[in-house]
Formats: sequence, C-alpha cells, structure tokens
Amino acid sequence: MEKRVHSATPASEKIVEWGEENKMETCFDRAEKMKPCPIGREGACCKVCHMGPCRLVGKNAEEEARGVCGATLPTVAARNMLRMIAAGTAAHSDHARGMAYTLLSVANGETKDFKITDVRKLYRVAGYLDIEFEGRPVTDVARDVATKLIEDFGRQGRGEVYFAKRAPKKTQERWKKWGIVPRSIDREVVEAMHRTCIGVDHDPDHLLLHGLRTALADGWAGSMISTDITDILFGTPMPVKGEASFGIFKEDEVNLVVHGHEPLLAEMIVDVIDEPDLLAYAQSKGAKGINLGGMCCTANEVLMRHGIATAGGFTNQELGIMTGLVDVLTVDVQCIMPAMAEVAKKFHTKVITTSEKAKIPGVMHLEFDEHRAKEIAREVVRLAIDNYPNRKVTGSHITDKFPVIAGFSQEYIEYMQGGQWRASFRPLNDAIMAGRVRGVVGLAGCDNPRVPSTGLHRFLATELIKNDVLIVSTGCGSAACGTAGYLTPEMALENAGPGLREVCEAIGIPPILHLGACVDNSRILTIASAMAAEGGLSDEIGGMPAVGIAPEWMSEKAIAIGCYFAASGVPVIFGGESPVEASKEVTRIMTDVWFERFKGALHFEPDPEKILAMALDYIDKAREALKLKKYEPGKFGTEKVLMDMAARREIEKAAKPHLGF
Ligand code: SF4
Ligand code: MSK
Repeated sequence: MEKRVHSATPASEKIVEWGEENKMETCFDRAEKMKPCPIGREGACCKVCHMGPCRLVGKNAEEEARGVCGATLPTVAARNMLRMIAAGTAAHSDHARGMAYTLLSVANGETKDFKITDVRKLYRVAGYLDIEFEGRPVTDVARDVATKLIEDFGRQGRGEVYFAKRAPKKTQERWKKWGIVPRSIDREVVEAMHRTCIGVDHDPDHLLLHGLRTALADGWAGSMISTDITDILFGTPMPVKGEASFGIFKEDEVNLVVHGHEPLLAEMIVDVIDEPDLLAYAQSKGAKGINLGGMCCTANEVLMRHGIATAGGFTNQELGIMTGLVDVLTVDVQCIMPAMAEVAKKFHTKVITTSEKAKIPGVMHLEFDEHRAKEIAREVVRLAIDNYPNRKVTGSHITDKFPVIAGFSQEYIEYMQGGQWRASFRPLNDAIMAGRVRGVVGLAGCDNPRVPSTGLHRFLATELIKNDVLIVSTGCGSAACGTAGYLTPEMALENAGPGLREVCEAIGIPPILHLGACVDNSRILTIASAMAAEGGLSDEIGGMPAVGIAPEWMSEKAIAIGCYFAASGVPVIFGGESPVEASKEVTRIMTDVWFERFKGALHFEPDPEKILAMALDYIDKAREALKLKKYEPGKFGTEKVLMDMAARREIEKAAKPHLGF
C-alpha cells in the first residue's frame, strides 16, 4: 500500500511521522478516521428546525425532495451557504470591533499601553470618512475615526457601510442595482440568521444575494476596518525579513508562541519581550534568551510589522507542540484546534486561552484586558520562563527554517512603484498591459489536513509564477509559501516566468507578496480598486485579469472572503468539493448568474491542475476583453521603464532628505 503523505511540507511530515511512532494523534490522523458525512458535505442536510434534520437526497432530489416543511434542495443548500457566510463575517467583524474599541480607548486616554503609531494612516482613513484632520489633535481625529467606524457595526435604518465608497464607482453601481450594498455589519449577519430560520426566505437567488451583501459587510467593512485600525495602532507594514518553519524554535531559549488572529496581546508581548528584567529572569532559569514565534494569523500580524518568525499555518499547530520546545502557547480566537490541549498534556507546554470569548476545557485562562495590556503580556512571558526548566519529554526537533520577506501593504506597493512623491500603480498596470505580467492571483485561505496540507498552495504558487502571474497572498496561504521558502526575491530568479522575473528584479520584490492575515484580504480589495483608478485596465474591479484561489479552504471565514471577492468582481476558485454540490441551481447561481451580474463567481474544483487552467483561462479572457496584448511568454509590448530602488532613492533624496513612506 502506498504511504500516505499528510503534509507537503517536509518538516511537518517528519513531525507527523514521529507522532505516529510515539502514538500521538493529530488532525491528519483524525481526518483519515473521520470521513465527512456525504449528505452534509454537499449541502443537502437541513437542521434549522426540530422537525428535521431533513436529508434532501434521492435520484431527482433537486426537483422532488422536500423537507417536512416543504423546503426544496436549492432552498436548503442556499440557506446552508448563507449561514456559512454569516458565521465567517461575524468572526472577522467581531475581531474588527475589538480593534475599533481599542482605538477609541486610546483616543480617550483610557489605555496607556497602546498608542497611535501611524498618524499618516490615521489621516488617510480620516480622509475616507470625510473627517477633518488638518491642525487637529491626533487623539481627536482618532476618536472621530473610531466613533464613525463603530457606527458601521450597528447602524439601523437607512445608510451604508462607509468604506463601500472606496470601491470603484462602477462596482458600487452593480451593488446598488442588485440591492447588496451592506447597511451595517451586525444587521446583515442578523438578517442572514433571520432569513435562514424555519419558514422565512425560500428563494435561493434571494438568499444568496443576501449572502453577497453579508459578505460585502465583511470585506468592505469588518475586515477593512480591522486592517486599517491595526495599521493605525501598530504601523502600516513595509517589507521586513523573518523566518518560517519549526526551526524557529530555539533549544536554549524560552520559546513563547502566539496563535490565533487578534494582534493586541501579541503586540504587547513584542513590546515587553526585550525588557532587561525579563531577560535576567529567563537567564536565572538557565535560558539564554526569550524567543517569540507565531502561528496562523496572529503570527502573520506580528511577522508583517516586526519580522517575528512563524512556525506556519493552521495544520502546524499541534505539530509545533510536538517539537517539545514550546514553553507557552497563547491562543486568542479563530482556527484554534481544541486538540492542542490533549497534545500539550504529553509535553510540558502550557496552552493559555486569552480571549473572553474563547475557552478550552482543562486549559489555563488568562484573560487579556486592554487596560492592563503590558502587565498581562509580562505575566505571559514570565509563565513561559517558569515553564522552561520543565522541558523533559524530547519531541521531534526540526531544524528546517526559511527566510521570508513579508510586509506588503497597499501603501508600500504604491510606494515601491514610484516612491513617496509619485506613488502609484502605473508600473504594475503597464506591465500587465504589456503582457510582462499576465495577471494577478490572490492565493489565500487555509491549509487542510484532508489533502497533503500546503501541497496545493505550493503547486499553484510555483505554476502561477512560472506563467508570469504575480501572486498576492494572505493567511495560511502565506504561511504555506513561507514554510516552503517561496517568500524571497530569489524565488523569482529561480522560478518565475521571464516577464514577472524582470518586474520583480527591477523593483526588488518577491513574486509572491505577503499581504498579511485573513482580515488583510481587504488589502487586495483596495489594491484592485487602486489599479482600476490608475487606468488602462478595467475601470471596475470586475473584468481585471485577476483571480482569487483558496485551494485548501476549510473555514467559514474563507467562504465569506470568497463571496466578497465574487461580489466585488473577482472570479474565485476554491479547492475541494463544493459545500452546495447537491444543488445544480445553487451552483449555477454562484457561477453563471453572479458572473453575469458582478463579473465575479465562486467555483469549487478539487483538481489542482484544473484550478490552474481555470485561473489562467479567466486571466486570458479578461485580457482579451480588455483588448490587452495577447500574453506570450517572453514577448512583451512596450511599456514605461520601471524604476529600480536605487534610482527611486536618488529622486527622493533630492526631494526630501529623510524618507518615510
Ligand atoms: Fe426540515 Fe424544513 Fe425543518 Fe429544514 S426547516 S429541518 S427542511 S422541516
Ligand atoms: S488562520 S481562516 S486557517 S487562512 Fe487566518 Fe488560516 Fe484559514 Fe484560519
């Protein structure tokens, strides 16, 4: 029998095998044992009332099957889809709410440990909100920004989320025409739950349109609010070096790992970790130092801004503990496997839940409180130090690690294409028009133990850049690329097609740009809007030679993201089986109907070769519709010469001696 490959990342595979030899179960083993329920998997099970659960199966289920209440299969599948979107939107947006209230506390002087780090970004966001900022105290501007953005969560009556107007006019017109401009985040989520309750909305198209409205509330409000406020509080990312994989853990230092999604505690730990008192305390316990690392999206947040190393994405969480080197692992919210509590029992690792919203039975809870932020951060560091001498059980020590360049924000991408005084998207648009860059793919979403995890990300990343497609990545997609060593400029030299390679060399960037955590998919929306505004491509997001791919998705958050991209005009391809496969009608609406209305679509395709072919086909068809030069590898049209970094610095030095961006 052929040996099963669990993970395409060799370091992860080694730990899984070590775990199997040592009788330690991981998500990979459970994925093998726990086959998905075939009825639920394809969206044919309804359990929204206690006359059910009803299974809408059979030969002509689409036309004939009925639940006890008479609901049809398309109704049930569409309701299931809408509930997934609502849950995903709620998750991103509740995280955003925490960020908005933190900004308000900072503005009101209620929390001393946080500050406004990026005033320029604050002013930029104030500008989007029509808030006057010239000559006003920064805290007053911050208060107005926070207060206005908090309105976006619970607005009643008429009105729209503020950032919807950051989309190109034409994109907004499509939303208006189909009635899907979100009014407020909580309202769309509540209405989604209302409409899917027994006996309310039964029209699949109508349900799915509300799904798009709810998803837009995630992308253009919740997630965008989170990204912007995180930039204001902790700095807008710019390229930074880091490292990825399990080799980031140090044998002779205290290893503290932050995992989850919210950056508040993690940022405080970054702030205190070098304090001499803590270092001396660590040394008193025999450690040479204190080493901070991350996992999943909390890792992405601190990697993007401080170069803190990452142990990888979702499927690496239990494996991190199995190195035997993690002294404390803090978890906040989202994508946290409760199974870590079990694995941790076999080692000395202390898992600590830190959010008031999330506890795990048997796991220590130390609640984060923004009013005592640094104090709590120091307590966490001390707990890790105290636990260092308890390392007894030898785990699977892995030394693999790869350099990573992360930290690409919209602001930095503009800057890198023209400098502070001529920031623009012109060079990228020109390179696409000339066929040097064939198109852009957002490669995002989770890694998944049901396939050799990270394998689909690796395959698509290498094939796409070979085909001159620039990749922007987020979330565990970035972690998958980082732990494979793909997030470096050298990757372009070795693997990119000739056109993309030239562009990457001229600007000095990797062919895969790490844009941040899952919530930072909102950066892709604003980048696409900026490209539309720049001219020469599509004048809306729809119709761009751009595609979204989430090849190993597993979370409802990924579904919400896929839907906000589709509604914004981006064709999206998810890997794996479709969660609404049972209904042809629902599938048709999410592909053909959405494409006709919004120029975006949501496909599910398990075959990675087909995902690649579909993505390239979408890109080439968009190029053709825009009457751009036909893409031919190695043959480019004329375009303006890209300025390299040295030339740009010269211009800027002449304009202003000190340079921020
Ligand atoms: Fe069955 Fe209808 Fe109840 Fe769903 S709402 S469980 S289809 S009776
Ligand atoms: S962590 S949602 S596994 S990307 Fe943002 Fe990763 Fe998916 Fe969670």
